[in-house]
Amino acid sequence: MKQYELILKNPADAWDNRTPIGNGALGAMIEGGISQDGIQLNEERIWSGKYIEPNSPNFMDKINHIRKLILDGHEIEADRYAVEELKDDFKRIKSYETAGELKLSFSHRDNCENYIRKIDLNRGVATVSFKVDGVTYTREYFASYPKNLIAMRLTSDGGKFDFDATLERELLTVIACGDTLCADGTPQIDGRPFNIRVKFSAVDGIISSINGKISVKATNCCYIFLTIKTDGDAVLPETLDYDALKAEHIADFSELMCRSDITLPDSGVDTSLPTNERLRLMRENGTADNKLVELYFAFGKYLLISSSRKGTLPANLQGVWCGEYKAPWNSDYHTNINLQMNYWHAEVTNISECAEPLFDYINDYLLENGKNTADKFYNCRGAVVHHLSDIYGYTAPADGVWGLWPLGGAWLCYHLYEHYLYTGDLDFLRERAYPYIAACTRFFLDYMFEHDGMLLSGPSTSPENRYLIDGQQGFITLSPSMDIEIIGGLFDFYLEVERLLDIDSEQAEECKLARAKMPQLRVGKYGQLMEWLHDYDEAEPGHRHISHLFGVYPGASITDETPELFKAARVTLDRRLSHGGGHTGWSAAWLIALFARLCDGNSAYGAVEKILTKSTKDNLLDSHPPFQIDGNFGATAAIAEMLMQSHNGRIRILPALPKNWKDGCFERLMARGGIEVSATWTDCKVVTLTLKAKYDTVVKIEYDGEEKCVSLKAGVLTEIA
Ligand code: FUC
Repeated sequence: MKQYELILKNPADAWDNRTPIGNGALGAMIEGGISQDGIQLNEERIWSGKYIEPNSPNFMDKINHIRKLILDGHEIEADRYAVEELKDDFKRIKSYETAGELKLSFSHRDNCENYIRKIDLNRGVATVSFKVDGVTYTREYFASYPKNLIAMRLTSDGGKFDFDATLERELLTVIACGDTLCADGTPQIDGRPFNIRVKFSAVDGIISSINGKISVKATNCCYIFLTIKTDGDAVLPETLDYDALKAEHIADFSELMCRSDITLPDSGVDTSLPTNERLRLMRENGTADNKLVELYFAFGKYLLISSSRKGTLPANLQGVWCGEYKAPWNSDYHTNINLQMNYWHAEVTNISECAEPLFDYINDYLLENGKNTADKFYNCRGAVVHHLSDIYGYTAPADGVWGLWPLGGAWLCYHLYEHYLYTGDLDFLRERAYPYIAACTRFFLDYMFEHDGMLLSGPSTSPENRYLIDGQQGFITLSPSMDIEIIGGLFDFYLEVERLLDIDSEQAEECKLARAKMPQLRVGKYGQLMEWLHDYDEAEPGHRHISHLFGVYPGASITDETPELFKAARVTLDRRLSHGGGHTGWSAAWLIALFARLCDGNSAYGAVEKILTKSTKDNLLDSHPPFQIDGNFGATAAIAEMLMQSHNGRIRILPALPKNWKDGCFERLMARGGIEVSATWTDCKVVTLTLKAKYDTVVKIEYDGEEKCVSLKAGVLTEIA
């Protein structure tokens, strides 16, 4: 197994510089302190809040009024009206919260030598080790998905040590009994009560409990096992054999981690240097470090495997990690790019099952609630989601006018359809994708309205930019380009899904007619792709969202087969950048993917450097700022996109290779069509290329400027070059 080590030479100086471990449902952020260690804990369902019933009786009247104002040429007035008249319709959701902190206080001194804090990414094991007074202390931590627990081993290679352990949090009652800490807590407002159980087991030494605290004396090897449960008692397995748990965990974790890999040319930077030192060299000296890009790619997979596993909730804005009671943006599910970006790499890096939580969440929470909102807010059939959601499945407009954006659900449909494209799983398509895709399509068929022979959507926005009219700014508009791209694409694949499944020919017929009446994308006065239906200037020309480039990536409606739009997309991207775009982590990640789709490897690489030098913390977590995980996930997908693309029925090898990635290889990246693709290249030319399909298929493949059509037999490794 290849070794990817994230190495730091100091304890974390801030929460978001700690070491993250997780099993999808449980998370921990390890401080790695010397005489005091803090292990901040999370359980994915510890949220304040509750389900908010959608209820807004006159909403559609107000929507119709806004539509009329806009059609009569009073866009700014419509925006003002929306701000004033809809303010009570925009609710606010509550936050995801910390489960508290396990604090360990050791008897040894705080001054140490040889400090090292590491994550072995492919095995999913974190360690902290250091030497005090000639004794080496080592702590090892992992989060087991098979057993739903977090395990730690504290050892010394010499003398015995003592430590005390406590659990700390607001609204938490802790009891220490025998060798166990047991705590009951509640979120700040509403939400689910939860229970934490932490068990200590020392190979030698004495464990005692007093005043809500566990004391371990004279040990040189102690194990800690913990788990957390909402709505019930947290239960640890009867038998807790650390080595067996660790072996089981490594087998589970590394199987996913090793599904895919990339190898880039060595830039000569010493890979044993601390990761933050390598980042510093890149930031301050402009030192290229391709092995750091490999590590970062592996870390993207590590984070998804640690925060999104079958049976858990999807990864939120901070994955599963949150150190606060009121997190930035509530650490919620933002659906105007962030939740989707969290899953951009799941299919292509060959860990498709890590996206299962997203599909469950859509079906279990967003489908029925979204139908309710569509009905209560818009008098429409079908399902809708606006710009954010929470674990209670919020689907109505939230926060303010920028939240009047009913496209979140339609965008999520792409993930359902793409899962089918990547797996060929028709049962999935029928049972878990179709109901939501059909419901979102239904919503737009009812919701869109005809004007001058065109079918328009809105009031909506181009997330989250404002346009300018006579020096005045507004969000609200009709059929911004992103609406056209998302709805148009949804209609296209909905029709394809109906062709495959033949479930509702009437709705399919209606959709076909509607599709033909949708507005076209247009090129504006700067040669750019217009962001809105009219060629308005942007209030923020360098805005972090580049919503109208949805069709370039993650969509694929703007390609070299639509040359005029493709060229305009490039102008748009350059324009955004020349005004300072890409300044948040996720925005920089998106830039990489967009340049990759525009087949500009050097600019894509520039954006890789940008995210690493400007939006990445010492521990490689993405920084919006503050920490937001989407940039890690988006960049991982985008790096894969530089090496292999598979949209619109064609696999392209090395479509956006930068000049400093002349030689290298990628292994088992997954292409649409259910095809594992591996390639090596030298001097930018493909040397070996193998494909392995999940089912018998014929595929078009393009490399070194040539296109071939290849037949593949299910499960058979086929050498193309
Ligand atoms: C979107 C972005 C912000 C932030 C938030 C969580 O609204 O515009 O930059 O990432 O989501």
